[in-house]
Amino acid sequence: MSAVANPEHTAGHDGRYGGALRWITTTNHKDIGTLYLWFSFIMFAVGGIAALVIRAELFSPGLQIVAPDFYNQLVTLHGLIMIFGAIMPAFVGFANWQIPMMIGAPDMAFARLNNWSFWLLPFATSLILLSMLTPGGAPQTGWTLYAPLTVQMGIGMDLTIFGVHLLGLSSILGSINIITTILNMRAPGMTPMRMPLFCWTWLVTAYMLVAVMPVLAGAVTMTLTDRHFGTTFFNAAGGGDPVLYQHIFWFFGHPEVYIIALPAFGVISQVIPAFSRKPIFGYTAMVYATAAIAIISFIVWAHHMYTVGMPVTGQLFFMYATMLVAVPTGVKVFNWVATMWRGSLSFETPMLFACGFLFMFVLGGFSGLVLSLVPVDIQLQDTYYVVAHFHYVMVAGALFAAFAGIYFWLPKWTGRMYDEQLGKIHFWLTMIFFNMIFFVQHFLGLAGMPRRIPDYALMFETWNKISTIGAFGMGLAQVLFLYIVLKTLRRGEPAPQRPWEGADSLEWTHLPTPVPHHTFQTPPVIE
Ligand code: HEM
Ligand SMILES: [Cu+2]
Repeated sequence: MSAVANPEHTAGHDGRYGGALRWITTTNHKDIGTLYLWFSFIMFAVGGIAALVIRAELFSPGLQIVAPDFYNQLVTLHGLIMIFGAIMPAFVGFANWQIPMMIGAPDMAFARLNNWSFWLLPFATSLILLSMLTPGGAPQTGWTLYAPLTVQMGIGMDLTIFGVHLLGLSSILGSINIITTILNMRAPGMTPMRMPLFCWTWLVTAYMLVAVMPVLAGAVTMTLTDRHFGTTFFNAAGGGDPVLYQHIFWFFGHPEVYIIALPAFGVISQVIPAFSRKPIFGYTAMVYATAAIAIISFIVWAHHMYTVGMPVTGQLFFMYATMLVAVPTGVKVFNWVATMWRGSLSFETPMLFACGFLFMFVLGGFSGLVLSLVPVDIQLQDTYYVVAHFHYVMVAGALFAAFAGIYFWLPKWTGRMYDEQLGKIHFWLTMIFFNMIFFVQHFLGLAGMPRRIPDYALMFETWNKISTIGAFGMGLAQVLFLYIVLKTLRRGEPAPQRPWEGADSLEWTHLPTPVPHHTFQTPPVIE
């Protein structure tokens, strides 16, 4: 069977199967990237609907749109789905599309494993969502799945545990694939220090995933045996300790934050130079900063646990270690700004999202520094200040970077241009409504409103109303995003090979649009 002989096949897929079977059986990195991205979009919608119900309930005190038990389930599901179903798969989708193109490879190293890594995901998230239908419903524990609450939950907890196992498996297999591809399949001359920064951030991220996903699997497995097999890892009555769970969880959980943030940094490091028409400032420093962030992220986990009663020396260690992360992160922000400095800037949609990222992510970083201070955190822990902080990092950080990357590479991926006018409108709506939702939550937190509650005191009403209206606006803005993508697919102008004149990685300089089926049939030679 010759895929090459038929030009139609080189443009699309290998033509062995059409329709649904193509997507189920595909081993092509571009198809799998597309699957990850659409899956991620669907999960954003699911997690987003959960968020809207939560925000509707919080519109004013005394409302009873959903029962408090169900409210707690929604908070758990929103967190789990957004982290594991939406934002992580989005960046794995980017990795699948971009890494082979950027290093000059024909595909990922383990093509069949790649298919399996993706197809685990729908089963994993289904298990978690189906827990809603069990007696007792989904876990009411929050996404952190803390003991001893987890031991008291119904059978939905077990479905969630198995779902988390599958998610971890998917991440580990995907990471092994990414590491092997980057280490072994670079084109001649593509030395490590010539790789685009996006590949560097994913290489480091993949190592982190291999390191911490088994830790999360261990934590939930211990929960499972505590629930059913008579162990007492987290039960003080049997000599165990619930705080042990928190240590294990956050040993996974904090690096997880950078597992989400580093690929976002990678995307931004491609977009900013392209629209500044200058090479990235301080490439080498960026590589080392990425590695430094990853290493430090393993020694800060107990900043999530200042209030469990740890010794002052412990608090001080984790406080200073946390503040240390700001140094390599500051290096990155400095280099992005220096790249823009005296560049020939233009502000198409990808660049707008990159600039939005830069401003908002720095704000999230600053509120993080505020929270790193032990005495402040003791006041603010479990308040809406924390909710504001991590949404600045996850939404204005990671999600904005994902939007920047989608608009940036959409011409390459689809062979068509998106509607620039509509893209800009999408950016501004998202930016305005995002801040409307989350900026005011800093005030709520400072005034003492606790998180994970379905009702609150009257004094918090005004800011909550504003936040809820913002949430519905943000949701509507994403309907516009869906429209923009569909319009691009159906009616977009044909895209040139290199629509952004400042973009200089291999996918723009060495590959036609649309990209051939086997990306690089013969490896390019990089001088
Ligand atoms: C922009 C739309 C979003 C809105 C309106 C929204 C809203 C909310 C609300 C109301 C909560 C409950 C806070 C609490 O009671 O503690 C929450 C929690 C959370 N959100 Fe979001 N969120 C959004 C997007 C995201 C995204 C994109 C992510 C991750 C990538 C995310 C991750 C989380 C996590 C991890 C929690 C904590 C859940 C828990 O307490 O266990 N959110 N969000
Ligand atoms: Cu942390």
